[in-house]
Amino acid sequence: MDETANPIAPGREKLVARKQEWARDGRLLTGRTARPEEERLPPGQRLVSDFPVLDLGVQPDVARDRWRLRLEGLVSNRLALDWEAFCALPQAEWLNDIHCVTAWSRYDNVWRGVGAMTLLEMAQPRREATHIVFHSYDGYTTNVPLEAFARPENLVATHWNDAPLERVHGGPARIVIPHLYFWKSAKWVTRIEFRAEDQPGFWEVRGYHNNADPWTEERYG
Ligand SMILES: Nc1nc2c(c(=O)[nH]1)N[C@H]1C(S)=C(S)[C@@H](COP(=O)(O)O)O[C@H]1N2
Ligand SMILES: [Mo]
Repeated sequence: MDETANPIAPGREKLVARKQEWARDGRLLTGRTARPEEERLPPGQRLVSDFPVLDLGVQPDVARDRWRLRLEGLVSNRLALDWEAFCALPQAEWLNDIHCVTAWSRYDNVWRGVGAMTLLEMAQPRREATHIVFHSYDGYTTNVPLEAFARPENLVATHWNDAPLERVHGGPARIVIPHLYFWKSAKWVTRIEFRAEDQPGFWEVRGYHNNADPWTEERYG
């Protein structure tokens, strides 16, 4: 399994097509906005207590000794961290809520891993770097502006609720960007690419919003 793989498992094309239809039809939109200081649940979301698994049916099994995290592109120091080097970095832990564009939200997730700011300090993005694309072992991609990643609560997470992150949720390691819809939080991440222009990812080219702010319901673009 590598990042050039097709992330859509055989038989899942229909599911992808249905989500694209939802995007075209503007399904789930309430037209309401809310403020995180005033409400805990963003507009149109419902609270769940389980932890749904969402992906395109390809769940790569990445052995720790083969795993790498690369930070590449417009950075002064390219990084290619193996598991040992990654785990030796300062650890961060954050508690937050997650919001999926398919309308479920889950409160109080404890994430542990390496903070985005730690990785950015090591890689030193160049001045021209304005955007990031995350590349995953299943072939999935998603994009954010650099400033959306450069926030203290963002992580490359290896643990969820005090246990190693399960493979179905993106283990060995996934991105966590809690202030955006969860499709921006790439599971099985292997490469963080720094760019001078934006480049829409898997769902962004299929009708999802480029920004993904749950509080203003940026579900579809
Ligand atoms: N590599 C990869 N990351 C991914 C996805 C995917 O298909 N592949 N799906 C995204 C979507 S749409 C959501 S809602 C969350 C789901 O994460 P979970 O399965 O841990 O709930 O992962 C996101 N990250
Ligand atoms: Mo999602």
